[in-house]
Amino acid sequence: MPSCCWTVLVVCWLSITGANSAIHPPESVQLTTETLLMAKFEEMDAKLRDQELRLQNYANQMVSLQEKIRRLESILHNDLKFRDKAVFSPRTCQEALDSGLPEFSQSGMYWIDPDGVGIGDGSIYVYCDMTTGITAVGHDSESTITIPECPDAGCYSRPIVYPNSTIRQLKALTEISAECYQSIQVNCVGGPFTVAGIDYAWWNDIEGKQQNFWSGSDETAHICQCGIDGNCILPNLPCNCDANVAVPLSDNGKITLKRVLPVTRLNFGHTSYVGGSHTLGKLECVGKSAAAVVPTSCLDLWRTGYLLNGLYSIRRNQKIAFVYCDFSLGQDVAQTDVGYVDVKSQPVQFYVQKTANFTAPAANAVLFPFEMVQLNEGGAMNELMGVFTAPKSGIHVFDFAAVDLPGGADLVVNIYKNDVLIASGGPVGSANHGTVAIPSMLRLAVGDTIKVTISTLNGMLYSDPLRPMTHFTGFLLEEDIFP
Ligand SMILES: *[C@@H]1O[C@H](CO)[C@@H](O)[C@H](O)[C@H]1NC(C)=O
Ligand SMILES: *[C@@H]1O[C@H](CO)[C@@H](O)[C@H](O)[C@H]1NC(C)=O
Ligand SMILES: [Ca+2]
Repeated sequence: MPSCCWTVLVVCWLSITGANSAIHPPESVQLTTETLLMAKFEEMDAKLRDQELRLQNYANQMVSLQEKIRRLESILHNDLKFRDKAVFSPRTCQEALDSGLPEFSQSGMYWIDPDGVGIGDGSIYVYCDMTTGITAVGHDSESTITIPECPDAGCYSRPIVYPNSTIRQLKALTEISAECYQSIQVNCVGGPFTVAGIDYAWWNDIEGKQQNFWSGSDETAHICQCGIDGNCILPNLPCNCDANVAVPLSDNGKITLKRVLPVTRLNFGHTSYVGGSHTLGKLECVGKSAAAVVPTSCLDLWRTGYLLNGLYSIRRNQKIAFVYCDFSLGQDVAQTDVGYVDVKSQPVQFYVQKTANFTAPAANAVLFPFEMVQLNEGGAMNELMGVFTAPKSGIHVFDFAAVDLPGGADLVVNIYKNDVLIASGGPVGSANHGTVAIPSMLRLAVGDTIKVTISTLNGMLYSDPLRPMTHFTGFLLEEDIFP
């Protein structure tokens, strides 16, 4: 006991004896004083022990604060290191590994930010296996945990807590990874998962939804790995534990449906014999989500790492659409459609003319050649043969216009796609300088051909070099960029 406390005691004793001696007789004074003194002493002693306890608490708090400061310093240090390197904060361990940066060469605990730096939730603390790129998110129930005896469905229920992560970040992680899985082993003596159509055991997924598949990825099934492999202890049952017999059995599996992972709660019941135990692995994710090579949504863009709000081009069916993406909410990305991007992989447009009179040498004769080529970008029009061959698939526009020359048979002009008649036109009767005009718009596949024919033998078209009067134009209006 420190000397200062003794001083306090002596002072107390003096004040007590001094006050009492004036009023009471000496014998009783002696007794009372002693009793009082003892009481006082015990009171002081208790206070002292209380103080010591408080001091110890403060010391503990100090240690924990020091630990927190140390952690914060290391985060800050990492942060500054990233800043030096023009900010690289990986979203997954795979990204960290792929970066090739020396600070990510060793397997260990790392801070990653699956929903994106500067948006959504703060970084989470995970184990990175830097040989495989696996991100492993730990929880509070990784060791083997005993399931007590209890009769009812779900009478034992344990929440699974991922202390260094958030639900949002876990969702983002599974969203951007190629594969995620979580392994589970259940030892049982009796303790069926499902018996006679009643679910006694189940797990809850990331949305809190009840799930009864203990392996694989079939959300609709109640099944264990032995059920998938067809080697359960009773061949007609999907799980060993479902045998519901008083002998130790076990089921283990690997849940691979990443959309519903991770497990957020385990529930067991009907564990009437001696209970059992469960062992749940970390949530493990690997690879990068197979977002299409060409993104089809803002979400795809987000998956591949886009975080800046703005206008983006994405694939929509055969075309390219223009959208506004707002990534402020991470995976809950907002997409606003703006329209389609008019883009062609090559120019396809022509304008050819005949500058000579033409008399059809046969019924349905192809009109050729076109002596004058005003334009033939892309070279799809063979002016000598009079045949257009589509180099790209998509919607094409054609227009044919000419003037009838009297003296021949009735003029009927046709447009043929491949060898199928698409459109016809021509002046009625053997008109003098009657006009024919056939506008058309057609969806063509690569290699489809378009040509103009004259139906009637001796049908005649009028033209001359100074005043060309037979015109054939065409162009690709909308290309199927993704055939
Ligand atoms: C959470 O992070 C702490 C360090 O901050 C670590 O000691 C602990 O093991 C982590 N817990 C899990 C479940 O990963
Ligand atoms: C086309 O035919 C018309 C009418 O017969 C004739 O006047 C004209 O000279 C011809 N043109 C050519 C280029 O032969
Ligand atoms: Ca974030």
